[in-house]
Formats: sequence, C-alpha cells, structure tokens
Amino acid sequence: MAGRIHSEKFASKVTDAETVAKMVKNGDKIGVSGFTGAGYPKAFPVALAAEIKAAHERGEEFMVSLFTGASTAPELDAELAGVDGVKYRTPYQGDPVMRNKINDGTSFYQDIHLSHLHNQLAYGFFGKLDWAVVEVAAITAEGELVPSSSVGMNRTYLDLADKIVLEVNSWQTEDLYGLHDIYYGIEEPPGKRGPVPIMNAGDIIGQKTMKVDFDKVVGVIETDSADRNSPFKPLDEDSMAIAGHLIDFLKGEIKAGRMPKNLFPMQSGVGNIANAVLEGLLESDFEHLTCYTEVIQDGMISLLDAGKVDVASATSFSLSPEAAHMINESAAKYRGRMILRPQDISNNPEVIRRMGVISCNGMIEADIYGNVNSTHIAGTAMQNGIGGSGDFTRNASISCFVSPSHAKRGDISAIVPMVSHHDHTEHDVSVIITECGLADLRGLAPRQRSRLIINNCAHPDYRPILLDYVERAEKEAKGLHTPHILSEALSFHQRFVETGSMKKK
Ligand code: 0RQ
Repeated sequence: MAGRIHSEKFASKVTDAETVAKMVKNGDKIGVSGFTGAGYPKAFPVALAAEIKAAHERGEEFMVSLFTGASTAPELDAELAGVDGVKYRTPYQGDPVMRNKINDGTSFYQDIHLSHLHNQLAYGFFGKLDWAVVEVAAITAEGELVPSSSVGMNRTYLDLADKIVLEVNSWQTEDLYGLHDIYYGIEEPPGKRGPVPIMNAGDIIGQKTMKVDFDKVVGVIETDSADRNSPFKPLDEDSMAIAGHLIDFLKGEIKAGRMPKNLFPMQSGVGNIANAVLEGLLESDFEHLTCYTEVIQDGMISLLDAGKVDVASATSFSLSPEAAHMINESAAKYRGRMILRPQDISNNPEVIRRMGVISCNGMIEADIYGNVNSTHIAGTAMQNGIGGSGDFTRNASISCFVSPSHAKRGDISAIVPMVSHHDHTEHDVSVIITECGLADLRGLAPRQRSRLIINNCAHPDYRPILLDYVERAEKEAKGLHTPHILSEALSFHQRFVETGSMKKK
C-alpha cells in the first residue's frame, strides 16, 4: 500500500492528475483546499489548466468557477487564471495573475467574508458544487483524512461536492495529525444549530480528522511538493513603530483595568505589517497571551517558542520557507498549543464576540471619520479581498487597523477624506495606527475624530490638505454630523488617477 494511504480501498483509487482533469467540464464549480499559500492541491490545477488551454486552442469554451479557502499559489490561481480558465472566483485571492484577470474583466470575483461561505454554500446560493479537490497529509486505515497545512473550507467542500479528488502530499509531515480540530456541529440548519462551544482559544470541540464519503471519491493523486511559502519583508522602522504604538495602547488598556494582564485573545491579519506586530510582541513583557486568529505566521511561532503565547488557534499556516521546514521537522511538539480549525470556526463571529478578541488587520486606506478600505485601489481595482478582516473587526472587543501612513514612495496617502470603497464602517473600527501614531476612536462622534485621525495618523505631507478639507467641509456641508464636500470627497483619488500622485502640484 502506498506510504501515506493507510486504507486499501482508497489506495485502489490512485490515479494521476491528467486523468482526473479530463473529467472536468466547462462551467463546473470546483471547491479546492488552500489558504494563504498552504495546503492547496499542487497537481490537479496544473493538469486542469493544460486541459483548458488545449480546449481554447480547439476553439472550445472552457471556464470553471473556483472556490477556495483563501489565497493559494501560482500552481493554482496563476495557472488557471493564466489560461483564462476562471469564470468566477471566491472568496479571497492574492495572486498577481488572478488579480489582473479580475481587474481586466475576464473573471468575476465575489469578495465574501470567510466565515460566511460555509452557510452560503449550504443554503444553496451557488447551486451544486461539482468537485472538491482537497490536499491531505494522509488517509487513515479507517478512511478518514488527516488535513495538511490548512483546513479552510475543506470540511464543507468534502460534504457538499458531488465528486471528490484527494491529493495526498508526502511533503506535508504526518505529524500534523493531532493539530487539527474539525467541528461538525455546524451542519444543522438555522433554528436547530446550537452554540459553537468554544470558551477559550485552546478549546478542542471536534475531531482530529475529516470525514469523507468514499463513494464520491473519483481519484487519489500522490504528490510530493512544498507549499508556496514566501519570505516576509524584513522589519523596517515603520512597522516597528506601528507595533510599538499598538503595544503601548494595549498596556494602557491593562492599566485602565479594561483587560487582564495577558490581554484578550489576539487576532492578527496577513501581510508584513501584521507579522511585524507579532515580532514586536516578542520584545514586549507580555506573557501567557492567547491567539484566536486566522493564520499562524512566523511571528506567532516565535511567540509560542518564547513562551509569550500559550496557545494559537487558526485555520492555516502562512510561513516562510524556513519556518515551514521547522514545522515539518517538529510539528508534534506543538500539539495542544497550535490548533487548526475550519474557517467558519476560526473566524466564527459568535466565538470572537464571546471571547472579546482584539483584532489587528492591515488596510489600504482609512478616512478622516474612521471608515476603512481593505480591498480596493482607487475605488475600482481589487487588491486581495476582505478575507477574514470583517469577521473579526465587526465582532472584536477592540478592532485595530494598521498601515504605513503613505504608499508608493509617498504618492498615496493612507488617510483620505472619504474612502473609495467601504469594507469596515466607522461603526466597527476602534483604533487606527500608522507609524506616525494612534487614533483611539472609541467614544468619539465623527466630528471629534477627524482632527485626531489627521494629526495622529496622516503623514505630515498630507496633514495640511486634509485639515484644509475638514475646515471647509465644516463650513460648507449641509449636515454637520459627518461633514463632507461631496464634489471633493474623492478628489485625492481622482488626482492620483490623473497625475499618479495624491499630492497637489
Ligand atoms: O504594494 O506589494 O506592490 O509593494 O499594497 O501593502 O504596506 O506591504 O501591507 O502586506 O500588510 O497589505 C490591506 C493589502 C495590506 C492587506 C493589505 C499597496 C502597497 C503594497 C501591500 P506592493 P503593505 P500588507 C485576515 C485579514 C485584507 C484582508 C485581511 C490585505 C501592497 O492587509 O489584503 O485583512 N488586507 N485579512 O504599496 C495603493 C493604497 C495602498 C496601496 C497599500 N492606499 N493605495 N496601494 N498599498 N496601501 C487574513 C485573511 O483574510 C486571509
């Protein structure tokens, strides 16, 4: 029997990616594993892209709908998007080729809160899912699946798809067994569904493996390929300053008696700044922290190793190559301290609200009243997607957004009069942090916020034109609750589109 396939009947289904890819039809809906470059299928998407390319060369129509956990990797998003093979994509992506196809109109993209996708599929909003293609670390003798480096949407896709393809990747260590917590209580329909019984970040409420209906399995493919593990940018002065402001703020919360000494569970988003915040916590004197978050990045592992964090719950790894190698060598020692759950549980609003999670996510821009855009460049072009940032922000006890005060060598201000796309409204945003400083918006009405955000968070180059806007808006606007000059509210973006800079010449 093959090495990682401990069940004879599953071993009898071993085939190759090309054979399976030939069964896919134009218009099929495919749910694949994969979350932030971890645990995605490596062989099937490449074979499918070749089939699509050949069909296009014959003049045939061939595009599929692609559902994932979150972002994947070049072997998946870029391969399929690169051959114009993706008609519809959801719920999150971060690949440059896929992004271009979304922004040039080739592919539809629905940007969905990650915790919502399970329900939307289960309620039938998308019709029937044709395929589930899921990477696993092993198949047990009992015919259950040991998840690999991410869980994401796997449990849902395996349950709902008509046909299942399993990629058994021997690059993933079998020692991942025991790091997952697969909860099945969410299958009940509304009205019958009970509470998700997580009281603390480390609670285990499900099973170690995923269930699969053998009769739906059309093929098992063996692979031996690394996840896309990209290195993080080295810490720079700006990210260290942002981390410093956040840590001072959290210390203030403890001093004010609003939080215990080990804080409420922390969530930290994807990206370089979020990773830098975790590195900043390493230097701090916090102890016995817990994390209820979406991805385990390098910074989180450093915190676990240093004993600063007791337990980290997430849905996926998102590691540099060095950290991925280390996990492959020593995953077993993290059992009970690292937990990977389905994304409707890692991002579950009920649990996040109950535990008072502190959220911290990156942003594209915030406006002078505290609305946040996480997704769109100049209001029209998609960057990545909302991901889990909305799941956490709306339900956190304190929701923080972090960003350098300007981008693209100073031509773009992260603080603008009005955001060009709304992902997180001023009702949901508690704290905005840039390298310049921190604006604590709690308890403040819009007019009390604008100067605080401008003076504490905007880059000095942009403060005068932002203050000028606010002062004139307060004189000219019809309503003084949220003063705007509507014809100028998006003038920073218009200037950027026309001249390449938000700065006034
Ligand atoms: O562009 O890559 O060309 O250099 O955006 O920006 O500053 O490196 O920051 O890596 O933290 O990403 C919002 C995109 C920030 C991310 C965003 C350009 C900038 C750079 C990256 P380059 P930085 P980060 C849970 C949480 C939504 C999903 C989320 C994100 C690139 O945090 O996708 O929060 N968030 N999920 O130059 C034009 C601006 C810009 C800008 C930055 N105002 N205009 N370009 N950039 N600001 C995890 C999951 O859901 C999986």
